[in-house]
Amino acid sequence: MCDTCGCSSEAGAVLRKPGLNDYHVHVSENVHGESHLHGSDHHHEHTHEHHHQGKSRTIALEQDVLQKNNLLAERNRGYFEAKKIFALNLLSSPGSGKTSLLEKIIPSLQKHMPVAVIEGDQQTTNDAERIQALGVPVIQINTGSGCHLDALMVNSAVRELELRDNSLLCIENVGNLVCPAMFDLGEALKVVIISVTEGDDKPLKYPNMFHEADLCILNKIDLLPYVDFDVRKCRENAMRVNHHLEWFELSAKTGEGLDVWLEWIKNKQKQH
Ligand SMILES: Nc1nc2c(ncn2[C@@H]2O[C@H](COP(=O)(O)OP(=O)(O)OP(=O)(O)O)[C@@H](O)[C@H]2O)c(=O)[nH]1
Ligand SMILES: [Mg+2]
Repeated sequence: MCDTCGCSSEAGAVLRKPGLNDYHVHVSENVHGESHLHGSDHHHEHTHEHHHQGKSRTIALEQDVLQKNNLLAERNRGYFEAKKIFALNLLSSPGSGKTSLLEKIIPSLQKHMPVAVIEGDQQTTNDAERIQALGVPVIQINTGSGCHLDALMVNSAVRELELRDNSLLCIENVGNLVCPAMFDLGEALKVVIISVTEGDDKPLKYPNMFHEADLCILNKIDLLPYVDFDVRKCRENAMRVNHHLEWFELSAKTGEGLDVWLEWIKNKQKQH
């Protein structure tokens, strides 16, 4: 877990529905098990004892946070399995095309299964508004300073969404190739998306993400003539990190390759 970006020391995520006032707030636990925001200057007005014993203490706290998250993720997973909900966790750096891809696939998928979406961003309901325009249930989670979704946030959002049995739940994580890889949300599968403008070395630079993922989508292949991006090398790099990784190349803009992904989702949902 990143201990410098603030993701583990923020407090508060806001659930929002486009067009409505914020109606539900919950506070994330931080590594101290507290539920309030710590200042970055490390002065605390409260009086509890702090332990500053270096790396071993940090690792212990990280394990604690992740263990709590994993327990809640298993509860989410149990709920999804009981209702036969197929949940996908979509992960990428900012702007790789997560929402664009959802906009493309949801109209086709809706003909086969009920679809709902959880959107994760630090601020704005922009993505939720784009999804709402498709007529599917959607909740926006704003994480504030947090750079990932966690199982508690998803649990809260799921309660508001009233998901239908046998449905597909797409969870668009906060754009970030680092911390979201560590937080199990209870999903069935993780899909990492990279685009051809990001560089073909990304799987090597951010191996945890590619190691955790079940499928890698290379998006924006319509831009390949204009960028220096070696598709074969990128795929090889991804496979070096995770040789079980499935791999699709497509363009949300032109629709090229989307059929293959749609079939993958339908098949995985049936098998689930
Ligand atoms: N040329 C091209 N542009 C694309 C493609 N997919 C997405 N874009 C563009 O890339 C930009 C970012 O797309 P989004 O779908 O918002 O990306 P995102 O991953 O949801 O972004 P965040 O939620 O901010 O992390 C937009 O300007 C899209 O129009 C594609 O396949 N080809
Ligand atoms: Mg988005």
